[in-house]
Amino acid sequence: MIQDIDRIREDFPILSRQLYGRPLVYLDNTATSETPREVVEAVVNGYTRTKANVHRGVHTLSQEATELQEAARRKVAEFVNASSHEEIIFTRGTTEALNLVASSFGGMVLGEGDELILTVMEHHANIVPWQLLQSRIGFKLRVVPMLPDGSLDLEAYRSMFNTRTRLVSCCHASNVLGTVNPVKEMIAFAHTKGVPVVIDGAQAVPHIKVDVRDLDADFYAFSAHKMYGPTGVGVLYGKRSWLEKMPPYQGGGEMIESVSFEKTTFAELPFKFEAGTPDFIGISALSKGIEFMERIGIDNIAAHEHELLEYTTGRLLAEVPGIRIFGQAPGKCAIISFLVGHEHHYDMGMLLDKLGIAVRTGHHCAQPLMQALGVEGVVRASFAVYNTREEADLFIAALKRVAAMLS
Ligand code: C6P
Repeated sequence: MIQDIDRIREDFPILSRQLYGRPLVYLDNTATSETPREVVEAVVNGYTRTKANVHRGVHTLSQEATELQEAARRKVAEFVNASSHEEIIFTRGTTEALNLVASSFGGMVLGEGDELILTVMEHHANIVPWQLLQSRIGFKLRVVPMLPDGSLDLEAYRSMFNTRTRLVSCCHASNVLGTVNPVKEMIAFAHTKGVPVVIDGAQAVPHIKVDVRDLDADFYAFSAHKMYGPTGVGVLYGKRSWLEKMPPYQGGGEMIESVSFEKTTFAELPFKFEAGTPDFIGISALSKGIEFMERIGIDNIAAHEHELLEYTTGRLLAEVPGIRIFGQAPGKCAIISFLVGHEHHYDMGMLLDKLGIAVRTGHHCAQPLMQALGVEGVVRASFAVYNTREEADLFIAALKRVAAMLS
């Protein structure tokens, strides 16, 4: 368990901000986590000491910047237990990682009349890239429904496979329900049918130990800014055997071996998929975010967040009349999406903000899930390692006050 939460909080200068004369209670961690000092310092060092373009210069600064970026790649590979750092592609975020897979891999394995399985709880980042491809190719989307507690209907999932199934793409954890999908079993089942699986890990990597080899995931995508890292950086893990066969996603500098007007050949992995100058300073700072998580221990982070989830959920259900919590699957992540009576999610979010509580409201980029839940939007409170029980108390007290004001 986490011993000294005050020490952890001191690492996050933003947490000592006051809003409207009250202490900030930041419960929008699912949208983005806050950033510890060591990550911010890595960014500052990048700009003040080592800024030079990577893989492009013989001079010292360029070599230092390159080494920082490639050390980050090795760090990420080790963090998710990839076989090789060459299976780690840096992107701008989960969104770009999923667009890369859809465009390059999807374009390779999906044909007209084929089928792709998604789930009802996908973020738009794992729906729209496939639809863009669908409009060019004409395959079918099959959507796995959920059970009343917000778990995935695994029987329905298994029954969706047929001779036209070519691919599954599924979130590891839902950004609305908090549901953690049994992706290891889902992948194992898909593989018995010869079907590869893409995992959107944006909401899992900050909270769960992820081992891509143990999961046997074909692709696994996540974002640095949700895991105490900088903005603008994401990761796509892909099995080497697939990455080698896939065509490049974007063309430009660094992804080539040789270029002429007659013929261009492409660079080796991972550079084939990294066209243009990457956010090398952000990438090197991601290393520090991972070190922060490793120092505390992912199991300790998960246990702490789970304790806050149980405590807050119990009190909300007992003390807030008319509250409905969306997603109660066993083992869910520390995300509480809710509505109170007929109050509008937006009004609740605005009033909570005036009391210093930062939560997200709306459809959370999961409109198909909102339709399945029969709502337009929800209020969402989500926890990270630096949140405390006192903050949960402040949130509950504020919500009771807001609910009373609105009714
Ligand atoms: N969800 C949320 O408030 P990017 O924006 O590329 O870093 O991540 C996209 C993304 C993909 N998949 C899942 C499951 C996600 O939760 C997100 C981002 C944020 O829920 C912002 S919409």
